[in-house]
Amino acid sequence: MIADFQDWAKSRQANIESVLQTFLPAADIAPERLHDAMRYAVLGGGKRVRPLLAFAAGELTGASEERVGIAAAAVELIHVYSLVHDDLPCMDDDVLRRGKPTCHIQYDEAIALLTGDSLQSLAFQLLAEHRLADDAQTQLEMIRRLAQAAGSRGMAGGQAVDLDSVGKALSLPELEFMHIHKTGALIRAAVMLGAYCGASLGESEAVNLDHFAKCIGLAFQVVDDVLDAEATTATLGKTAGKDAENNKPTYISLLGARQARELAEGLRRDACQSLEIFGAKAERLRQVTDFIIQRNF
Ligand code: GRG
Repeated sequence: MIADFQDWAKSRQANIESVLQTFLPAADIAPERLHDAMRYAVLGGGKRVRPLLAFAAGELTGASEERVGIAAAAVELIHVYSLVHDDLPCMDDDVLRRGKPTCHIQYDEAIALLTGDSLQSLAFQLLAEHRLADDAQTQLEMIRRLAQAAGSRGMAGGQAVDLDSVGKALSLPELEFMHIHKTGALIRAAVMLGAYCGASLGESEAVNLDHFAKCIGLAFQVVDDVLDAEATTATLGKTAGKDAENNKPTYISLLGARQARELAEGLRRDACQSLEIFGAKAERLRQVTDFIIQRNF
């Protein structure tokens, strides 16, 4: 029987926190200030949506929680690196993240830059150091997928488009391109890495799971745009209303809130259709999907 989603999510969030605690260098090891900043940025915050997706995808393929925990930690480290760099004055220039001062405010800009760099390296170290898949080829594919998702054809590329789009009127396909790369690519990688930790998927199963992940990655960003416009700074733990303030094109500025929510719901339906092939094994992924669409933070 599928246990209550809240209990499941809490237990996986505790699991990922403990894996991250274990693999982040201790703050009393030199260079202490950098290690302290890495732990400050990563530990004790965030919804851990990407790890939850990895765990749910791991359940689909019967993966061990231990393997998925390490793969999910690698994805979360890349995510936190992106947040730390995104908050820097040369990018989004923000002072609040996960309800506390951003890394460069708490430490300084140079340390924040090095924190992001070091988190990214640590992510790939984890993937290379631990046995996570049944065969070496699959494990290499995990490393390749995460590298691609983080790089110029993924998150960093999407961020470049984002920075370039300020004050411009993007078309819907251009906005979708930006978000599929900036936010969607890493979410897509989280799902696939979790699944790769277990039994291998058939060809059409892999295609369906990847399509699910693509839809849910975009849906996550559509909801993020809605929340940026409608939620408060206190609820989000980051500065609300930044998109409008920075004159950034979003699903709200292009479609308005009602149509943006409809778009998210359409993506949810599309995502869930792709899961039909898996039957009950995908129940946890459906639950995480609902959480992503219905969240208010
Ligand atoms: C600097 C290479 C580089 C990339 C930055 C993803 C990104 C690109 C920047 C993050 C800034 C941002 C607000 C992006 C929009 C969507 C998003 C990724 C929100 C934050 O993710 P959550 O809601 O955060 O999962 P928590 O704190 O819950 O982990």
